[in-house]
Amino acid sequence: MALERTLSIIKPDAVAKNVIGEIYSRFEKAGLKVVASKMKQLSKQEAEGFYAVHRERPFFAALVEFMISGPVMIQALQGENAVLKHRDLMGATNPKDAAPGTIRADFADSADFADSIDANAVHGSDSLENAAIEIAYFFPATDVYAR
Ligand code: RTP
Ligand code: MG
Repeated sequence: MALERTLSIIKPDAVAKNVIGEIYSRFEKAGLKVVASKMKQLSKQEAEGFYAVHRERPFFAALVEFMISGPVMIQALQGENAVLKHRDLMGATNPKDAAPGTIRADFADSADFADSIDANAVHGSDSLENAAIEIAYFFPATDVYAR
């Protein structure tokens, strides 16, 4: 077991649904601690930079538009095997494929947003390496708290 940190984003659809607290509760019940947190309206540049790895993908423009459609809630989570644990809590990328009881199955709005799977409630880093990059993208080291 390894103590890890991962980056989580509650996307505009879930923020609009007023389920920030319910999602935080799932993190806490799973043993993940919030060690940094902020609400933010991303600029187009910030969203494009964050998703730069997807720049050539057909869904990139729609994803960026969705991510700037309202404020997001951004947090760093810390815990044992945080990267994988958080991905398990999130469920599959397409909410239609997400297992019952996962955040995406329970809170995603995807079907309502331009027929895409962009509005899938949450983002989570997919590796420890990307987690470090993504946390640093949004939080200076002094804003992340060892708890
Ligand atoms: P995320 O990065 O948001 O945690 O999601 P993920 O790893 O499960 O999915 P990823 O492949 O990294 O894709 C990033 C986000 O782009 C949107 N997407 N749309 N229309 C499509 O085929 C498609 N594929 C991905 C989703 O919002 C996904 O979360
Ligand atoms: Mg991803």
